[in-house]
Amino acid sequence: MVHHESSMQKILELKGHLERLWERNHPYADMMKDAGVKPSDIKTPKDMKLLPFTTKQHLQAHYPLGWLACDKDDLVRFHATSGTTGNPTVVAYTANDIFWWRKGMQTAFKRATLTKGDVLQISTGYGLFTGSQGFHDAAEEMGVAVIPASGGFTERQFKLMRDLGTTVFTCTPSYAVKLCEIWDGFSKEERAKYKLRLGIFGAEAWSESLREKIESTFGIPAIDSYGLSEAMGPGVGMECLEKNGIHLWDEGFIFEVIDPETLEPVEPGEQGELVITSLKKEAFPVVRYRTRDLTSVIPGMCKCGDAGTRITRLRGRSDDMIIFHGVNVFPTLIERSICKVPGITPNYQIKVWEVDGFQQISVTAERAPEVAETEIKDLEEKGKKAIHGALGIHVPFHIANPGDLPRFEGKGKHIVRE
Ligand code: DLL
Repeated sequence: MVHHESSMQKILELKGHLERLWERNHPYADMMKDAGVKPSDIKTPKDMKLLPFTTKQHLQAHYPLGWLACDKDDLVRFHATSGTTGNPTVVAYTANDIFWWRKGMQTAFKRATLTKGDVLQISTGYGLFTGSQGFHDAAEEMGVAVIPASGGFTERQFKLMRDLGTTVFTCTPSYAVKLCEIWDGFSKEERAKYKLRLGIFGAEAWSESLREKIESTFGIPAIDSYGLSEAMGPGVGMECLEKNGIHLWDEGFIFEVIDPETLEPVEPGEQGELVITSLKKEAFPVVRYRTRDLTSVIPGMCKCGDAGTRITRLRGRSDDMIIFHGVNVFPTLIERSICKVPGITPNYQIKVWEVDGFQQISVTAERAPEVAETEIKDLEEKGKKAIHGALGIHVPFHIANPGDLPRFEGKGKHIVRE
């Protein structure tokens, strides 16, 4: 994944980190003891395999601050993930953690060509979500002018973009769908008043077809940004303008991709679950954290000249995978196939229910406003065919009327379980 010398240096860094956890009787030190491994056993990258995995359940079991690896007085910030059930996952930062987060995020921004003179509109929700503040701090320090627009108030988003000369905007891909709808209604003269040059989208999985849709609507490149609160927030990875996969922040983490069944590392190019070990974090370190995000390492150097770790765009979380007629179905796969059909919009919903322990699904997507009602049957056939072409299975597919399905300001909820 990374060449040997830098791997060895990272292992030394990790060892120091584990020693600190060991001395503090951190819950992870207990997990190491249970696994019969001590910090001194970790001598080469191969020894990583000895270390137990950390899961979201481990972090939740120590809610709110049992996972802390520093004095509480050294904390300067909290964030949290919403958590659909039970306790949210609280993450905490020391001043050093914030420093390194900014550094990671700035590495990502440089790949994305952000620079002084840019105006960055942050159209994700401010609050406990790591996304907005993470982008904000790093951009501001680089001399980029930040508009902390937050999510929603869509008409105001465009007013700010136009009047303040936004060059780059960031939001979730789901919210970008809504922004596309508004932009579609603008005249040529209106569009000419904007200075947009780049869109950065992340915090959830999105398909290549949606990328094409956003790019063709706004006439700008749309790139993917990856991160998770448990690792720090955004800045874990970012595409460069070659759009050849996500460049990961190697300085801050050790990345592995494992087979989620056997838990063994997979070869570069093979699909598996991304596992992250933090090297810089003081307050909330994670060792071999199982992200549940499915990806693969891309071998070789990117066209941009960067030889660091690069992964394929995430097709989705293993938690969101539906098994239908024996086929693994991810919302992004559905999105990719239906978005390709002219007249079908990226506003879609997947209903999931169970019959005799087997998952069943049906997909509904909105037709574009210009599609006549008489064309609905034909469009349903085309949608079905597109899904069959991509997945090899027949999925019930229905067309909804424009505006019938929910729009999202943050992460989309495309799966509805009945
Ligand atoms: O979503 C951090 C973030 C904010 C990333 C803004 C990028 C931009 P969480 O709310 O903790 O953190 O959610 C993390 O979201 O494990 C993935 O499952 C998913 N995710 C994040 N980025 C992407 C992406 C932020 N680019 C979880 N592609 C992660 C696919 C993503 N999934």
